[in-house]
Amino acid sequence: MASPQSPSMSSTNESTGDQESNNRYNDLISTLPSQRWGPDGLDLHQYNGFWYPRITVEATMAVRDRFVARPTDVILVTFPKSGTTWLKALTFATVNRNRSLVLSMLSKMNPHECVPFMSKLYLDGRLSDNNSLPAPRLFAVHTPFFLLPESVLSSGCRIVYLCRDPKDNFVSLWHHFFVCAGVRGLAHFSFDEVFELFCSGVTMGGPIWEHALGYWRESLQRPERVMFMKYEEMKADTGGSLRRLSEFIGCPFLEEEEREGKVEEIVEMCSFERLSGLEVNKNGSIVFGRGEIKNKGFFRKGEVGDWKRHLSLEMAERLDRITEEKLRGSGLEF
Ligand code: PAP
Repeated sequence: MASPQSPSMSSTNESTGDQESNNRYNDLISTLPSQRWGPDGLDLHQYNGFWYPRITVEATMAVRDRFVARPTDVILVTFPKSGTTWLKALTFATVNRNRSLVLSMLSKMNPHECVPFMSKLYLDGRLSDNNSLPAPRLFAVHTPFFLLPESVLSSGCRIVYLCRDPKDNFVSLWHHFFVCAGVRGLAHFSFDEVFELFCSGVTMGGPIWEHALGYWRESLQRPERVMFMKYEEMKADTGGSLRRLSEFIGCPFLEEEEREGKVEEIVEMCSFERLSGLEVNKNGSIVFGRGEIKNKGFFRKGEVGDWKRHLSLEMAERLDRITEEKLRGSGLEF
């Protein structure tokens, strides 16, 4: 794609609330196609081919303008509801496995509080605070590859991408944004309507196929920079996936750690069963965007193939057909 739609990037101001920038972002957003989608306040806007709520478009532009990556940074990228929470927990535990105090955060905080979204740092006005964090700094985004901040692309930092079978991804999205009352109240859309929109690419962060393909192609061209993972493979062999992840981000498990069972320990620490049973994830909540989300909304079933309980055979076949057409020739399959 040609250079992304963006207001001119003259600003290097690192704090939020820069009125001039905000005006530029708002001017640009007001020109974008939009679509009524989720609960109130979650209308989507098509920014460079991808659909996001206003707040995410704004944050994406601001992060592109202001974020300065370091070569040692690790950026976790996911399509929404493809396993972000799990990937954050596993990476955070791996990087901090020898710092017991830091590691204990995973028992008291939701993984989203341990590894921040870049957009949240921007909205909190904390983008520049992170200069003091020890390497490797961990950040997360849902941003498509070509919209990552320029310094992420040029710094040589590592990018871990996780995706999921679109059928399960859709079911998870449906529950999170349209069923789970913890998001922002119920939306007035039927399951069939949301499915139709998903198939046409209109969903939080969609279209899912183009999102995955951007990182897939980059992982083939620059495997030392971009690691491509699938939720299904992580479920089938979490230990093996964790070993590959740890090597890729430059924190491989030593022989001694292997003998001590460190890998299995982290797998267990980050398992769905353990995380979803923690008090903070049963009853806590976090601030996301300009609202609050109940942590339990990030832990529903954590299964592969739950789509079978929600999609009709016709729906599943249709989604599979679209996936096959979109990914044909790329080598990527679900
Ligand atoms: P996000 O993009 O809003 O952060 P994300 O974490 O990607 O959400 O997706 C949540 C999904 O991951 C849920 O899937 P489900 O709806 O099909 O159940 C959630 O259950 C699952 N999940 C969360 N934590 C884990 C985990 N530790 N292991 C496996 N799956 C998990």
